[in-house]
Amino acid sequence: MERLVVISNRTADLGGKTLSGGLAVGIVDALKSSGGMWMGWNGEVVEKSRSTEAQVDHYENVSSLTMALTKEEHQNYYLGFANKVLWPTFHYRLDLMDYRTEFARSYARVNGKFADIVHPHLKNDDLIWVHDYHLIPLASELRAKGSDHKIGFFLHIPFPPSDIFSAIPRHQWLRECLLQFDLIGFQTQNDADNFCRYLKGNSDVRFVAPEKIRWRDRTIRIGHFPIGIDADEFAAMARETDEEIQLERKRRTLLKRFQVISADRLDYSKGLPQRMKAFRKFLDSSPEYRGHAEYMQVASPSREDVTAYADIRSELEQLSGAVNGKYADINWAPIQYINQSIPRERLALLFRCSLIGLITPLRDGMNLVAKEYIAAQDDEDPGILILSRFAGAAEELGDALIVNPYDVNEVARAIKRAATMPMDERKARHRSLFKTISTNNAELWQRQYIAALRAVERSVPRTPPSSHGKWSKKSGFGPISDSRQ
Ligand code: GDG
Repeated sequence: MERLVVISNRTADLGGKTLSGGLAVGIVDALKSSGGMWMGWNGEVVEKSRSTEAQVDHYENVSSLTMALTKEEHQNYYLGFANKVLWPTFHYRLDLMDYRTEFARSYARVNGKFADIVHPHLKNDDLIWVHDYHLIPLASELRAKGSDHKIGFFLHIPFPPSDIFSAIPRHQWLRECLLQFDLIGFQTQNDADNFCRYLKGNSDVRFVAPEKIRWRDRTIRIGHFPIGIDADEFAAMARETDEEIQLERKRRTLLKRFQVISADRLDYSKGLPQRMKAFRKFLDSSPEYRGHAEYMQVASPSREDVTAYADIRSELEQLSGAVNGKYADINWAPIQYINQSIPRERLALLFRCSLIGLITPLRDGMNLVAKEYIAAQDDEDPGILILSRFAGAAEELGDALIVNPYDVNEVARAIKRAATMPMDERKARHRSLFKTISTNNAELWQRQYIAALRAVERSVPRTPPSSHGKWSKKSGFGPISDSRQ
């Protein structure tokens, strides 16, 4: 069996006792079953001189290959091109895009550095699986070194409609980089369709099947592979704390109270201010719930060096303060806003004892929190998921209460509907949702992706794409092959 090589911006701590998150668990399972290597940034930011030192660590049949970024790389590649250009535009926020040539150059150079570091460690038959928007040019950089490996790409975040993607300066270069992969995987059918429509209107690729294209001498497969969680593990973690939950339930029953919960990285794509406004609307329009409904927002800090993130933080502080100021009394506050990360076990407990999971991103590749909330429920007394139609998860989780996160009235009505939902309906919805998340779990996701990658034709050796290497280390952007923009 071919060895698996996973390359992502960050790697998980393979040496740590527990891995957090379905993504890390899914990938580590895949690595263990075929043996393999995980390569990425170790999270350190250093002076230039140490920037190409890479460290190899072995854990049974899996190894990790990690390196640091320099200050310049962190600033321009990571915070710059990845998080001020690609993240906002891929989340449909052209208004927040801050494109600068030095960001793009650094992005290309860092992808070249990833290729320089990983290439000497590759074996002839390795399957290479590249993750996410930080590493779009990586296949191109590896091809330029003569790699004819099967190389797959998986995008964890949405792929925007054609007009938005084509507004990124040098989108043509990004497109040509993507076309150096053999398999391009998205979270949802909608993302894959957006990409195909973009290609049809902006390139000379030939579609030989709905999700199979020919470009130059290459065949490329496009597909969607919705990421899942380890539902059984999360459910077990939530059950472990049952005693504490029973106590909490009793307290709430006595006080006739229920909790609405949300947990997100503090990110403008997650729709936190709109959600707080919807909860305020719910209290405005349903006075009978004042004193009874409590909304807890866990917002773990994220990318604080980017201005847009600091802005949203202060907006939330103001909003939660205003709602509490208006409605709180001596023994009840409507909003508990927690601006820090809390342990995963605690999160599972909070999900289990909350009647409503309010997950309303403005745009999300998938949203694992929605799946974790379902996994954590007690099937004898399950809570209700209110889910944004713009989360990738909505494609699979139609039995949630699906809402438009921009419509505060609609979200407020959904909160009221959930608060009054009969137990039979709660149970029926939960049964169906749990079945979906436990079937389409993290293991299925990685198995299906890897099977699709195995099935692609191995790339024929060819001249490296013109957009690579020399330019990425020195000057600028490679030529674009067709005249269409
Ligand atoms: C990207 C895409 C896609 C959250 N707060 C705490 C905490 N979390 C954990 C959750 C969950 C994870 O972080 C967040 O995952 P999401 O999927 O919701 O969102 P992103 O981080 O934006 O992830 C997304 C994902 O990639 C996978 O492909 O679904 O669309 O944007 O696991 O539980 N964990 C702990 N404390 C917290 O306070 N311990």
